[in-house]
Amino acid sequence: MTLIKIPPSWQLPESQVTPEAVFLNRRRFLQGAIGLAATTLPLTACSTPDSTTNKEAAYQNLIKNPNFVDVGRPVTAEHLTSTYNNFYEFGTGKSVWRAAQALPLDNWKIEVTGLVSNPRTYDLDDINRKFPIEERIYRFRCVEAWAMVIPWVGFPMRLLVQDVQPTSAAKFVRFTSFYDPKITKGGSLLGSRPWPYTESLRVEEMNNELAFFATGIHGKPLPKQNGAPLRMVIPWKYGFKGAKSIVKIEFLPTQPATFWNTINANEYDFEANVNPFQPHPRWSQATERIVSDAPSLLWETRQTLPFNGYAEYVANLYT
Ligand SMILES: Nc1nc2c(c(=O)[nH]1)N[C@H]1C(S)=C(S)[C@@H](COP(=O)(O)O)O[C@H]1N2
Ligand SMILES: [Mo]
Repeated sequence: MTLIKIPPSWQLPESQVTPEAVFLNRRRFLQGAIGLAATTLPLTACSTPDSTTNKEAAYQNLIKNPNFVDVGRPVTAEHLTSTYNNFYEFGTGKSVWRAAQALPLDNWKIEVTGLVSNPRTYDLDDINRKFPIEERIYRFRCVEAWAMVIPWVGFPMRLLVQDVQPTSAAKFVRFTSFYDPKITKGGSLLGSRPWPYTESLRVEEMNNELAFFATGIHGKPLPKQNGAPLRMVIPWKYGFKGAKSIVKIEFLPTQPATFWNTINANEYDFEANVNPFQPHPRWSQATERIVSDAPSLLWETRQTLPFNGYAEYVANLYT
């Protein structure tokens, strides 16, 4: 039994010096003490740590992927990422976070089907056990021209692709969000829409290094309004391509219909790569506004970058 050294807060990188970090370090110390006591128990009393413990340990020793620690802009504050959202199942405004608390996470299942050798239905324990989590700081760009910088926690999509083994006939993947009109009551506010929310990628896009499933944000599990328990993060595409609260993933031979593309293909093209030179029919995409505490009219304006700054990773997918 080795005692875990608890670094004093002045040794932590600045980004970790938060009230939560203080809380987590105290917990780590307590668990160390409990671990010590457990060594005095007979061996039969020891069980393998359950996945909840695994998950807590993973967050306490969160691996920060060194390739994605700096995007040349400050990380957006947690009180902004958690209160300025799009989640139309729960309402049309940006303040849907309160209504989104109705999302039921208990007994969540993610069904992976279609053209795969190894179809699977994962529960959250399976996800936590199978896919080691890491932190990646990505730029985030909504088609509405607002932008953030978000410290996601999760795992690369290609790990799941490897687990289910698509057949050579699989060309597209459809992702479906949770929908139950008794719960996702905001859905009907938009009038008749092609619910549930779906999005799609080509299999090669899903296998790109950047394509990510987020299960956390700001060093903690995802809040419901950000798409708990698992959402897509495709940083080189507009935000609407990142479906939240995924319940189903299907590997398909042809391009499926998707939510926004069905509503208006002219405004929401299937590919939806961030592109400063391709204006939205109703506004320019040449610049973007950085979400901040200031009134939105005063938000800082920056140039939009092709592929949202990720051309070196993804441009080869579109030649
Ligand atoms: N299921 C679902 N997923 C969704 C949406 C939605 O309304 N429903 N909105 C999309 C849009 S337009 C954006 S910009 C992002 C917003 O993610 P955030 O609220 O975590 O910033 O989620 C995307 N995923
Ligand atoms: Mo968006």
